[in-house]
Amino acid sequence: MATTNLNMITIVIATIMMMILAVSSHDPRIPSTIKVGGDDGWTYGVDHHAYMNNIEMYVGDKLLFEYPIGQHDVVEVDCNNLQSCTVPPGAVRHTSGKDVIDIDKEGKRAFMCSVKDGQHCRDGKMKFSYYFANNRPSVESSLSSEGSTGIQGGRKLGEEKLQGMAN
Ligand SMILES: [Cu+2]
Repeated sequence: MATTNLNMITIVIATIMMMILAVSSHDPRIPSTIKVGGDDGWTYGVDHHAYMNNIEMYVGDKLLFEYPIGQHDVVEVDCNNLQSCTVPPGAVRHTSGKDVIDIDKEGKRAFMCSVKDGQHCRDGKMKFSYYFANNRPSVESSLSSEGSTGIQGGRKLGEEKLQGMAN
């Protein structure tokens, strides 16, 4: 019992630290390129879903998948295929080792590695889905509302993000 509680606390602290790291590494108000997996890149064994969903992204951002050519690939799939780590016929494989995906419209998108018939996706956690919303917080509005309403704005954002993750 005590061990379980300690593990829980460790997980919570680690999650908070990851969130702080993710938030401090980029300003979500400014369109930017997010490297999937952070410093590790698009690699086997990183919990890509957890990592990406700790990052605030919007329409207008870009995803960068970086990996050694030939070791992995990037395939955009729907949520059913993501679940089963299967690639439907006709799906586009990105294989450059530095694949950039434009987030050009609002909606949920899902990406996986198809290497070894989906084994990297199934066992290596090389998969994630993310809901890209179109309501990027503007620089002007957060500057002009600095002070008492600044904190409120930030809290509201967090709530919206959690709702998106629940879908
Ligand atoms: Cu892979």
